[in-house]
Amino acid sequence: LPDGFVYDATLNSCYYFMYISTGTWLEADGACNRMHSKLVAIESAAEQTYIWNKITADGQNSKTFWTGGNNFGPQWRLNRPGATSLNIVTYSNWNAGEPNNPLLEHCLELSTGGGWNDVPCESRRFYICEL
Ligand code: GN1
Ligand code: CA
Repeated sequence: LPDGFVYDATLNSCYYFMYISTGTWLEADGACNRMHSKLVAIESAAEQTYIWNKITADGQNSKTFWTGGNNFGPQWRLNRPGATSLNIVTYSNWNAGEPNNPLLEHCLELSTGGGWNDVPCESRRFYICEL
């Protein structure tokens, strides 16, 4: 297991939770890539629950986090186009009223409380990588 990653057997994925420093979406994506991973793709309620429970258990749930979700293309996708880049079709966890700004907010954050929100990709957030 790469340094700092935690494995969940049920989801069969490894996750890295960055609680210390923030970056733009692109910087966070690059940081994950350098650890041979990608910003997290939250694909199910089970995965959403696992991630938010972990953040809460670690006492970090007043922070906001980048996920890989973006609408750089015409549809919201779970991570950067290419590789494993699924459209959001079956599962989403948008906060009420979100996404609300398709012109200016192209990147998907986990907001405080764990709901999803679109924000400008230039915003600085903590982040979660998945391997
Ligand atoms: C934030 O700060 P405000 O209200 O203009 C958020 C939006 C949300 C909105 C929800 C950069 O916008 O994405 O839709 O709250 N912007 C940022 O009320 O976090
Ligand atoms: Ca928004």
